[in-house]
Amino acid sequence: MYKNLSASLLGVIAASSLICEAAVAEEWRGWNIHVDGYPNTIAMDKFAELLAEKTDGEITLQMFHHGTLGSQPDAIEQVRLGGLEIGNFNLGPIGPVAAEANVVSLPFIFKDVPHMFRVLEGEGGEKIAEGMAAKGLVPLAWYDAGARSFYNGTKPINAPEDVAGMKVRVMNNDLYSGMISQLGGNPSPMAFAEVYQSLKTGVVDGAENNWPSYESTGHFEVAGYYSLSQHLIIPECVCINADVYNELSDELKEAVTEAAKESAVLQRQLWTEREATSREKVETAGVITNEIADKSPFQTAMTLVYETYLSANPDLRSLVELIQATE
Ligand code: GTR
Repeated sequence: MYKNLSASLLGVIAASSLICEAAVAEEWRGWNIHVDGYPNTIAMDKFAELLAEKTDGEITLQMFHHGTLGSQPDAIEQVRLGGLEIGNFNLGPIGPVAAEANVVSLPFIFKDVPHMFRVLEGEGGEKIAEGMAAKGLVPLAWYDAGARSFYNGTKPINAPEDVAGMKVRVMNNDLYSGMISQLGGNPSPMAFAEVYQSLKTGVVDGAENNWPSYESTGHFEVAGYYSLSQHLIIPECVCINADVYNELSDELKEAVTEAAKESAVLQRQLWTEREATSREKVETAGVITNEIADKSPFQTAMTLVYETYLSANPDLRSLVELIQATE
């Protein structure tokens, strides 16, 4: 009798703990590389807030900013494998993992930022998203990261010859190493967090990034020539681990996606403002900016970069052509 009672008690306890488990909120962890006040940091915090609101607290997200959970390539692996649920990633370091996503890292593929968003919102964006999802990363929304230009500590860059012989930091992606080599420079793939010190101590001569990152990292203090090559326009994503996403109910999927998309509206607006204030700040601090009157020699120099990508991914030629044909 005693034995029976304890068995049924155990049953009750087991059942109630199951009920508790189902009702317990999911707590997610999110990665972001940027500092406080950066558009992406503010937008990811907004995403966390909207997520809790729209899921009635069923899902909460704790954001870890400033790359405290590791470098971007490591964090991408973490989200793919499920060690982290969420990341705000640049598609540059995702390229080596998902060939479809690497298309955005072909230099000069986009005419400008609006062109990039038109592509992402159409068939091109679907193809890129499918390629990423197949590798464990589902993009929920796209963020703006403007255009990347070269900077260094010695001279304005006006032509590929000016890059020749320079050691230039790039993100981890063979396309970027190829790009620098084709301009005659020496590529140096390196984590974002190491760039300031490397510029300062002369480990590298230059790097490339958008206005807000050039400013927020302090790179402008140690590399005072910013040349508007605008050779890369790379989008960013709010990405989620594919298993975590796929296991959500349809209702929760919708709530999570809506929260990410709403955060993207905010991010894009803050981005536009920050591009202007960052430029103003660095120019006031003495940075010498130059427009590049003729970018065609840079574009022509990229032929081999395109050919290498296409010969490794012949099936993605139609995606490249689709982007080029998008108005
Ligand atoms: C920034 C981007 C970061 C990171 C960084 C870099 O513009 O937002 O995610 O990719 O560039 O150069 O490593």
